Amino acid sequence: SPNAIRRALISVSDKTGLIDLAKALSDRGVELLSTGGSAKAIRDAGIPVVDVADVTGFPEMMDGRVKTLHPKVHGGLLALRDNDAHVAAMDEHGIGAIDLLVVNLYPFEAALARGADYDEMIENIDIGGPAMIRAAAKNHAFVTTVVDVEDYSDLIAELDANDGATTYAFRQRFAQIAYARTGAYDAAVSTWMASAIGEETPRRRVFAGTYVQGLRYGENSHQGAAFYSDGSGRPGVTAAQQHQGKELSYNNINDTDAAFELVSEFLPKDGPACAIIKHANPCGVARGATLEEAYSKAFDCDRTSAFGGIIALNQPLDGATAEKITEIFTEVVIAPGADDAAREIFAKKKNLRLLTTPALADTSDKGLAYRQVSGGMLVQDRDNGFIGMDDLKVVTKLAPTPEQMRDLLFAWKVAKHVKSNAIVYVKDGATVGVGAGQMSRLDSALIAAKKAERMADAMGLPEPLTKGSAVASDAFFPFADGLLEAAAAGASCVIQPGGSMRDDEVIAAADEAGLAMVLTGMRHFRH
Ligand code: 93A
Repeated sequence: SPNAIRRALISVSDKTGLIDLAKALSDRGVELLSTGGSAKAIRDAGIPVVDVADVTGFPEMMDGRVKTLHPKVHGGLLALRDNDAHVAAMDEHGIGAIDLLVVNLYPFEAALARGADYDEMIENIDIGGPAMIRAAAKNHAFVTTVVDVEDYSDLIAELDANDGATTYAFRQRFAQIAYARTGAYDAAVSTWMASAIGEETPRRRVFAGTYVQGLRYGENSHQGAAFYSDGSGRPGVTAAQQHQGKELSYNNINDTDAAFELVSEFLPKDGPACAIIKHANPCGVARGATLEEAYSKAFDCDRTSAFGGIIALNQPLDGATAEKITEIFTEVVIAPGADDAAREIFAKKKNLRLLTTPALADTSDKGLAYRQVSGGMLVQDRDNGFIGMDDLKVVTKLAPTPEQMRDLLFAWKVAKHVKSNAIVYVKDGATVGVGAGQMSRLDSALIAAKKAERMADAMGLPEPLTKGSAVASDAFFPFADGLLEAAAAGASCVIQPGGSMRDDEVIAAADEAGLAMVLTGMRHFRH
C-alpha cells in the first residue's frame, strides 16, 4: 500500500545530485535528517535539515565511525508501524519513524581502484551505512531505501505519481537493489582482504560484481544480458574508456577482453605488437618494427577472418596504424592510448569503436578466473604461467637457432590464448597459421596449415608461410601424427609441454623429420 514519506534520513558520500534531491523532498514537505558532511551541504544550500547528532543526542565520534549506529535511527527504520508493541516502544523511547533512507556508501571500490594503502582501505569500510541500508530494506513494508544516485529521479517520479507516497512494489524493488549493493560491497571488502593477505586460493570466497551497464542482448538476441565489474581495476575492457562508436555488445566485450589479454603478453619495451581476434580466438598476432607493421603482419595471417575483427595493440594507437586499420571493417580497437592523429582518422568511421586503457594488463598478476556450470561455478587461478628461455628443454638432436627460439616463445605465448586444441605456426614474429578449438590436435595442425596455404594463394606467394616456421602446441602430442602434420606443413621447430606416454615416439619422429623441439613442462589448456 502507498506509504507517505514524511521523514527521510540522507547520508551520502557521493554528493552528486544531493541538493536537487534534498530540495525536491523538502519542497514536498519531507523532514530531512542528515549526517555531518551531507547535512552541511544541504544546510549550505538553504534547505532545512536536522543533524542526526541532534536526534540521537550523541555527537558523531571516533572519526565518524559512530554516527548513525543508535536506536533512535535503527528503531525509526525497523519499527513495524502496524504493530502495537513496536509503536509503544517508539513512543516510550521517543523514536520517530523514518520513512525514507537515502545512503551511498564510503567509496571503498574507488579507494581500491586508486591503490589506497591498507589503513586507508580499512577506513573506507562503511559500517553504519550498510547497517541502515539492511535495516530499511528489511522493513520495506513501510520504508523506502535508495542507495544509488542514479535512482533519485525515479524516487521523485514515484512520489509525484503517488501523492508523496511510494507503492509497495517500488519499495520492494528498491529493497532488492539495496541488498545487491551491500552484498557486492562486502564481497569487494573480502576480495581486497584476500589479496592483501596473499590468500588467493579459491576457497571461502564470495563472487559479486558491480553493475556497469545493461547490454542490448547476450550472445544471441533472445538472451538478456548485463555487464558487471569485479572491482579489481585490472586494465582491460572493464576499465577502458570508449571514445566513439555504438555501445559494445556482449560478444564485443568478450572478444575485446580476449584481444587485450593476449596483446598484454607483449611488453612495450620489446616493441610494438598487435592481436586480431574473432570469436575469442586470434586470427593474427604479430610484432613489428612499427605498430603499423605489427598490424599488417597480423592481418596477413588470415585476411578473410580479420574482417569485422577486434584489434588490440600493446602501444598507443598512432595515425599511420589508424589509417591502415580503417582500410577494412573492424568492430573494436583497444589500446593503451591513442594520439590525436589517430583519433581524427577514426572519427570519420562512426561505427568503429575505440577503447583506450590506462595500461596493459599485467599477465603475471594473480587473480581468479571463473565460469559457470549448471547449478554452480568453477573457480581457478588465472593462467599466469610463464615460460622463459631457461625453462625450456631441448630434446631433439637439433637445437633451435636464436631466431627459431624467438619464434617458438612467441608461438607459445599466442597458443596460451587459443582455444584447445591449439596449434600455432609462427614465422618472423608473426602467426602464419592458427588452428583453434578442434577436438583433435591433428585437426588443429591440419586446419592451421590449410589456412596458411589459402593465404599464400591469395597473396600470390610461391609457398605457404608455414615453410620454415616455428610451431607451438598448447598441450603434448599424444601421438606423432600431429607433429608429422606440422612437419609436412614445413615447420622447422616445435615447442610443446611434453609429458605424453609416447614422448619417445614423438621425439624420434621429430628427429627423423629434422625438427628441433623444446619442451616447456607446462601446458596452457584453454577451453
Ligand atoms: O563510519 S561509519 O561506518 N559509521 C556510521 O555510523 C555511519 N553512518 C553513516 N559510516 C557511516 N555512515 C556513512 O557516512 C554513510 O554510509 C555515508 O557514506 C557517509 C556520509 O557521511 P557524511 O554525511 O558525513 O558525508
